Amino acid sequence: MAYVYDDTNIFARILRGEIPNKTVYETEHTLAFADIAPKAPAHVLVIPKGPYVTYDHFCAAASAEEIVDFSRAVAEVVKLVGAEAHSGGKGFRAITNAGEHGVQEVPHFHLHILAGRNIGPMIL
Ligand code: DGP
Repeated sequence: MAYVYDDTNIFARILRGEIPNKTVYETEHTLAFADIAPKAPAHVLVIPKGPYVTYDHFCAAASAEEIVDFSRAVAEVVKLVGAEAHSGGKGFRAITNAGEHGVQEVPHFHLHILAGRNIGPMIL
């Protein structure tokens, strides 16, 4: 079944400028902003500007340009929060939740970047 994007979700409203956000980084196709309830000293959400519900939806339906733009934005965010594990930073965790079993709260694809403390083992 095709994904149905609900444009009333909170991130769609952020993208339309209806709700303020703390922008960390922005490009033509991607926005990165601080999570409202941070779980680490740095907790940034990276989202595509296009109407994608989940990560797999994004990977399947977005253009190559959007996917590259998103990926490069993730790299920039990791650099901005000082978490580049290969060049002095102490690393980060990237998480995306999808659908009911992934316990996704906001139905607009987003990647959580968590850094600034030891995030601990992956919690299942
Ligand atoms: P998830 O469970 O993966 O769908 O996570 C949704 C995240 O979105 C959660 O960590 C809290 C964050 N969030 C929810 N509403 C807002 C908001 O209005 N502004 C910001 N910046 N973050 C929000």
